[in-house]
Amino acid sequence: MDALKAKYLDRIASAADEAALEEVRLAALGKKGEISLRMRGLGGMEPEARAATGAALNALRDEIDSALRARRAALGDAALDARLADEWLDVTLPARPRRQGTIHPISQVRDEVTAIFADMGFAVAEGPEIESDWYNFDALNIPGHHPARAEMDTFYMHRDPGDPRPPAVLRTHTSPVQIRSMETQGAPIRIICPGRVYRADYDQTHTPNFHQVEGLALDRSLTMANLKWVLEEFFSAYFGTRVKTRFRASHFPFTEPSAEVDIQCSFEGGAVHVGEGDGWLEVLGSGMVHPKVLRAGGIDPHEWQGFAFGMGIDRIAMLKYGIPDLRSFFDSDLRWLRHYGFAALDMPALHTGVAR
Ligand code: 2NM
Repeated sequence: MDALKAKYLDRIASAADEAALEEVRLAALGKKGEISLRMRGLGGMEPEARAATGAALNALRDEIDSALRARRAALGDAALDARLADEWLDVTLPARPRRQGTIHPISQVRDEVTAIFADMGFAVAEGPEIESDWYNFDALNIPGHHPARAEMDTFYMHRDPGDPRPPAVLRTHTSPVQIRSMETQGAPIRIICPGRVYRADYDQTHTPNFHQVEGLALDRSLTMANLKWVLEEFFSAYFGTRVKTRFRASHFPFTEPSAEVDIQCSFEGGAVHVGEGDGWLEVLGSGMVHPKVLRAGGIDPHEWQGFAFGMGIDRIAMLKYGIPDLRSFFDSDLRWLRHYGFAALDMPALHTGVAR
């Protein structure tokens, strides 16, 4: 018994891991283990010897069992200590850098323009990008035969063969939003309509999708003088410097009279500087809203009159931020976006168009 005890306690003490310990347990206490076999041998013994040997074997079995448990617990503790020493994590390390996205210059400029006009009492109006030909053309005094329809390079939506309705269009300007606003709000009204517009045209200076802001102000006695003040005020705030404007007589179907508007600039060393020099740059179309257009919007032209204007957001973004290529706006090139994009908190301010 003593030799058996010494042998197994020794093997338990030197078992290096749980698997070795399990081997020792099987060798001693398993079904075919040495202690188990001896216990089975008790049956053939004399009653007295059986009682003494049985008790001794039971005691030995219990002792080996508790030695196994103690060793198993010690091995578990040691394994945990080893993992704790090995697998550590410094939670005070700074986080891995994650690049933030940027605000696209078109979004930034749209927000700058909105802030400036909001300060002059203009609300933002929005409308659908897929329009009926009524809102996009007829209501704006551009009838079916009018050359402006052909000139607009319109994208037409599909109609099933035999469907008599004229096809819907991708809006070629945001003016239909202004017709819709006249219908729902009536006069007086002061709104700007920023948004995407579509024309089937693609070259150095044209993309099939671009962005416009149009403005509309109607009241009882508004004139071209109010238009000129609003626009000079706008350009001066937007470019952060006093900007002169030049009105040139022009023609649009939806305004009468109509004017194209240039802003003062210099062209020096290939760079355009707005608000200085004696050069002029065309940036905007405008005029007094045509009586027919007012009527199409459900407004009585004998009671109300006012001005409207339209300009390209992409165009004035290029001018202010020195972006040379219009098409780059639509490339989604990450390097370009990181270079020309704005931080999310670079909020437009009124005096310079952008906070510094
Ligand atoms: C321009 C030029 C001139 C314009 C007219 C209207 C409406 F719907 F009120 F009649 N909205 N925008 C307009 C006038 C747009 O863009 C070059």
